[in-house]
Amino acid sequence: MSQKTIFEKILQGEIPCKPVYEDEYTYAFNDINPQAPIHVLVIPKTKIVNVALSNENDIEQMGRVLYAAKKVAELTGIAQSGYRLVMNNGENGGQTVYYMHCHVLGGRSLAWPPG
Ligand code: IU
Repeated sequence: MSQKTIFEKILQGEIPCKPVYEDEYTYAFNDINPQAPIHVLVIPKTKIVNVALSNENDIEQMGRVLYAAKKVAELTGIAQSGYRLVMNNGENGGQTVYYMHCHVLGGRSLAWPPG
């Protein structure tokens, strides 16, 4: 079995973490190294490595992650001003933790394109 990622340890309570939002399918928490005034990660409670490695069984979970991101934006007060959702995939995408997560970034104007 492959090693647990840090996000699985968070989900399983091995690493203390205060959720920003949680429901039956998803868990959201502040990024340890925030890149914007609001920077929250939303993860599915059932493991998916990334979009590239997802399959049809993951469709509902992935939709739940996006909907939770919307909830996070509302709860953190950035829904009106706008925000960015990011999912890094694989090496060139800059993915460092191989457990699917959606970055919710906001609270300032964000540049485009990303570096
Ligand atoms: P990435 O898309 O895989 O690069 O994002 C991983 C994120 O997980 C990154 O923004 C880290 O700051 C964040 N993170 C965290 O919040 N807590 C941790 O213990 C670790 C990484 I390791």
